[in-house]
Amino acid sequence: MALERTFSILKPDVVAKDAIGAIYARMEAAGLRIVAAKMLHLSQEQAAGFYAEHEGKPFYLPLIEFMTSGPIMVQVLEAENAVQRYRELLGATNPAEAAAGTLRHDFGTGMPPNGTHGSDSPESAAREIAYFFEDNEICPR
Ligand code: RTP
Ligand code: MG
Repeated sequence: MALERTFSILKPDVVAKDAIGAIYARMEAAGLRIVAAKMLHLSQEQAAGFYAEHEGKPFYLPLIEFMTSGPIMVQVLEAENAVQRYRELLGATNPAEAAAGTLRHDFGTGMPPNGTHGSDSPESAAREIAYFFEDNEICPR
């Protein structure tokens, strides 16, 4: 099977508690290779653009407030079947429902502060990667 890419965010809650390295170790141990990464502090406009699909939902405003509350890390991960494999590593959206050993169970604390984001399909991954990265910022190997 061909290599696939997915897009990942370490949200403000996990960056604030210095869990970047611990989560990167989990990604690498799961065979998800980090081929691009950077730290950002999202503006309101950047967060609203990224989460446009959720505009109008009850959790939208708290989500934007949370995602702009501090720096985040954005990553491109590469592997065979990367989208599905990273979603499995993340666990359920709500940390209270996520299985033990998943990133959201182990690092998330609630909703919206569930620690991590991962693309939900290859199409979402392509859109989300292009939202944050230029082609020449991605380093496959
Ligand atoms: P993500 O996009 O962050 O990977 O999460 P997801 O696909 O599992 O969840 P999604 O439905 O796309 O929701 C995006 C983020 O919004 C917050 N949320 N809060 N209070 C709520 O009911 C609620 N629902 C969603 C979470 O931070 C979720 O990751
Ligand atoms: Mg989503």
